[in-house]
Amino acid sequence: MYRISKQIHNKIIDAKHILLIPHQNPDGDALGSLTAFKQYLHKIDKPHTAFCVTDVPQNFRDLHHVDSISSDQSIWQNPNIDVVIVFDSGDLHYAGIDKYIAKLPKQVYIINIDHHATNENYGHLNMVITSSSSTAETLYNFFKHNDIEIDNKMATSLLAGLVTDTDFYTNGATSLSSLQITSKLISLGGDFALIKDIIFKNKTINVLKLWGIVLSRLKKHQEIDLVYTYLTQEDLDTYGVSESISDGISNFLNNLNDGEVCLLFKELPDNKIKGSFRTTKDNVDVSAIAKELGGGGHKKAAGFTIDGPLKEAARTVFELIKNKNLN
Ligand SMILES: [Mn+2]
Repeated sequence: MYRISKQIHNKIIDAKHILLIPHQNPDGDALGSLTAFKQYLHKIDKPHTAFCVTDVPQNFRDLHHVDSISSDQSIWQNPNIDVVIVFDSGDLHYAGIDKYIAKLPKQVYIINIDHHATNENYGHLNMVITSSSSTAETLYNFFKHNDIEIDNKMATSLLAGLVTDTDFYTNGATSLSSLQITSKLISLGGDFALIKDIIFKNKTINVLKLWGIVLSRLKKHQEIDLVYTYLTQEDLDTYGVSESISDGISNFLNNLNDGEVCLLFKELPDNKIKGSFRTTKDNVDVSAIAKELGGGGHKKAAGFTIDGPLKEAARTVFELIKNKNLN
């Protein structure tokens, strides 16, 4: 990783204008990594902008630099853009920028910083460290390798990534290094209390009511030992909450001591169905199933998007698992 860190650093020093990209519907790791990097570019006076194809979840607005992430497509018309850095995204489609890249009049240099095992290494430089708990952990090591000082803002941002992807140090991504880096970041001035408020203490009454509805629908598919539930667009409308709350529900399902795998189906506005797998079982690799369904992720947390309606999608997934076995 040391060599690739140096190569990326050289490229950044030479760049004219850098465009920073989180994956669509960004989580704390994508946003934390991007904003830590943005703070670094800001300090070295490197021209840059940040673009997200979807809106950024409201609760992250308190994290510095999040407000400057634009979803204005005209950003791509800046002729100075010569380097694009993508954070926490296994492929360009998931990042939501494949079409933009294809349409550019000249080629740009793509840097891919990630930790997903299913990453397609789509960049000219790929810093994909699958043993990292988070993209933020990968980035922490990048800063170290290049003797870049991590200030308190960068530390706070990186904490957002570690906290999100370890689900507050409770899931399988929690490791010696993730805990050591967390303690370093706090000693560098990282604001752990702020991150806790942004990521954990952010639920409204309506969000919890919706959780209640989704949890009350839990069912177990005995034959494949899978626990599942679903969330519809109508649910979101009824309670007036955004679809980003489903991440919290998926992670909460990890507390379940029943079944090999849990799966949350979520209806998307375009009649597609998004599925999110979670497992805590050592012998189960949900990223392999997600990959077969055209998605990706990690061994213990992965997702996919397929055609609806819900019943049809569920049947497709259950059949696939039946024929494949989970482990
Ligand atoms: Mn991540």
